Amino acid sequence: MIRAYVALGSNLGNPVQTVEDAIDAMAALRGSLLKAISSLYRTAPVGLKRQPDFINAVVAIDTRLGPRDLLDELFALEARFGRVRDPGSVRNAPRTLDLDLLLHGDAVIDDPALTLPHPRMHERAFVLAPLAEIAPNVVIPGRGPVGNLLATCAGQRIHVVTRP
Ligand code: PH2
Ligand code: MG
Ligand code: MG
Repeated sequence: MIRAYVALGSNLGNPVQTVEDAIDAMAALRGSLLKAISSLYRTAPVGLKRQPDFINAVVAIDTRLGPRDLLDELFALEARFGRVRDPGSVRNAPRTLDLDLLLHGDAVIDDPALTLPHPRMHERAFVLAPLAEIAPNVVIPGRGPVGNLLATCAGQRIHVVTRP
């Protein structure tokens, strides 16, 4: 089994309910065991600013799936939660559910379909804070320890809304 981390985000509909339901669904992911769940955080939108706050969280899973198979499962879950991937849609637009594969063991992949570690995770408090909560010693390949990276994200507005 390989330890992987997945970020969850939602800012449409009822985001707290969506993220909680998505975490339940992650517990049923094939070939995988859910090992840890962060608090839920309310976070200011990064990128496109004029959109609702997000609810974000991170989960740890142990999985027998390779990175691409796991990514396919995450896309299928997003679709089940009503996300439509429109090729013409704005990047960073509001979404019912976004599941991002952050880390898959110590895999480093630079491929048009999948980049690991997630290419922007090291500069986003909404990813690093929940990740540090469940994996305080994790080191992001090529970037460094999660705690050091989080310290560089001061000023990004996030706060805990629900503890696991
Ligand atoms: N996701 C994005 C872009 N901006 N901002 C916050 N706060 N949370 C997100 O999950 C998020 C974002 C692209 O996926
Ligand atoms: Mg994302
Ligand atoms: Mg995504």
